[in-house]
Amino acid sequence: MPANLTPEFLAARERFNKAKTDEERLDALQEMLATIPKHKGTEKMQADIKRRIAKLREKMEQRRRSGKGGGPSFHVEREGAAQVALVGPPNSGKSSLLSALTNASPDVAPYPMSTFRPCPGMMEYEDIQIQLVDLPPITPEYTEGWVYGLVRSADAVLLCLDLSDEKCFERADEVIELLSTRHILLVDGPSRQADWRTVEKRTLVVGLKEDLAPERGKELSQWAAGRFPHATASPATGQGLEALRRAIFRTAGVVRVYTKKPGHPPDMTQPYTLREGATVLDVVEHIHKEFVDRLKYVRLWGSGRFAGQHAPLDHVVQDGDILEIHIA
Ligand SMILES: Nc1nc2c(ncn2[C@@H]2O[C@H](COP(=O)(O)OP(=O)(O)OP(=O)(O)O)[C@@H](O)[C@H]2O)c(=O)[nH]1
Ligand SMILES: [Mg+2]
Repeated sequence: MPANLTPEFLAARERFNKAKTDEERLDALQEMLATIPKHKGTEKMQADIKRRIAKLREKMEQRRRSGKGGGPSFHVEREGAAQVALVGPPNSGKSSLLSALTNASPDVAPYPMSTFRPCPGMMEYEDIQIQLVDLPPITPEYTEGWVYGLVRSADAVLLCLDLSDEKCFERADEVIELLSTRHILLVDGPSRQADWRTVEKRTLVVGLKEDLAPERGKELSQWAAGRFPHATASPATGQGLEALRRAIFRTAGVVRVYTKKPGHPPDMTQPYTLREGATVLDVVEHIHKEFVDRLKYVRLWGSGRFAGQHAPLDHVVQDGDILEIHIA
């Protein structure tokens, strides 16, 4: 067994071993695949995890088709730089927001519980795309387990509130509480596996339908102060949507890095996208695994202080950094 398995991977494997349902098993396997160190020594394990995921998905799909046990279960393939889950009480405007920010056309209805399956859409932000996933509401009455499964595997969360509902903050607290009983904690910090069963998800609170209750924006600031970053918007009027795109990008925890060839200007057309906290070495590995063994040095422009100097391999890259990779 390779010696360099990370604590995150070990926690996910522990979760897999203790899982009682296929949904939990699938969730843990996906986390294992996401956190396993990617190098030659783990290739067999990676293949094994992928095989198990495929088998499990097939089994779950068959069960769904045959209508037996557990009800429907859904999985949304991750696309783009990050996957962000739209979470909130019924009728808060989640589907309207997806429709306003992406090319998707989910069902929007003037009554609660109109969404009953996930709907992904791609949101453009400058030179990248972020996947938003609209979900059924989270309510104390009933929310199917797979909804929590999707929130758990997303990179970040948008907690959507209806500002025209005077009880919107109570309802938001209820959603936060329901998620926490499922060991999903909404936080103002990087998304991470906190222990073997608890995940923390970076969260942006979005006050929607601002056009109906512009005065409630202040209450939102007070309610969210010290807990979450927040924004307001109206999918119906388009108000606030551009600022919201930027806020969603920040919440998604993505950094873009660009590369240049020695003696050439940087290629600013196609960034590589990595998770926040990624190091220079992670970028090199992301671009080409083989480069790691052949790496001589990396010159960096950006990070607030580099202008082409050699960068330490453990230097954490920032959004917009430019790397010139020198290999043997
Ligand atoms: N005035 C106004 N109405 C809005 C806005 N956004 C959504 N609505 C209305 O609010 C109602 C609910 O919107 P949805 O987008 O279906 O809400 P949802 O959160 O997806 O609802 P569920 O899927 O049932 O949880 C619809 O009648 C929308 O037209 C907005 O910005 N302003
Ligand atoms: Mg909806």
